Amino acid sequence: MEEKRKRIILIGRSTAGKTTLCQRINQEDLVYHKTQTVQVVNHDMIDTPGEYLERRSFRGALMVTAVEADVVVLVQDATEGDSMFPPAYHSQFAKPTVGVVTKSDIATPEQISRARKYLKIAGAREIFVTSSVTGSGVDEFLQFLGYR
Ligand SMILES: Nc1nc2c(ncn2[C@@H]2O[C@H](COP(=O)(O)OP(=O)(O)OP(=O)(O)O)[C@@H](O)[C@H]2O)c(=O)[nH]1
Ligand SMILES: [Mg+2]
Repeated sequence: MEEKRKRIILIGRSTAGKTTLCQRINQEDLVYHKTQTVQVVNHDMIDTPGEYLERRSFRGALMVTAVEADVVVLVQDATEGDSMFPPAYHSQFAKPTVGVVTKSDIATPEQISRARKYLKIAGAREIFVTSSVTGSGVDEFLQFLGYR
């Protein structure tokens, strides 16, 4: 029996790389466009605007939107010096929560381990280190989700 593809919601600050990761997963050209509203991509990926995390008043909307997902994916840019995710952020969702570190192609090993640490503190139970530019780490993530 084929395993069901998990429906994911991508959460992370603006420019974290959520939309680019969706494009990579769908083998599309990587084209930058700012996400303005919640977008359902290919039926099973919910791409959110960074503002939903950044602005306190939008966080409720994020919780409601996450109800539609099987897995919460916290997206952390390795090159960012800090994180928007509060400690134990996963507890807001009552869903399996994993982390994706993005932009590993332009990050130092120290930046990558710092990003992993942020995601771990936020409650990610598994962490995938990826680059949407090179594709590094993306297959492992897709296997975990049952997409491959
Ligand atoms: N080098 C590199 N750049 C990346 C990678 N992923 C994303 N980017 C770049 O980061 C910028 C922002 O990426 P987006 O995917 O649009 O970010 P987002 O999280 O969707 O941002 P919002 O829609 O504003 O919430 C773009 O210029 C991307 O090309 C990556 O893996 N490596
Ligand atoms: Mg986007």
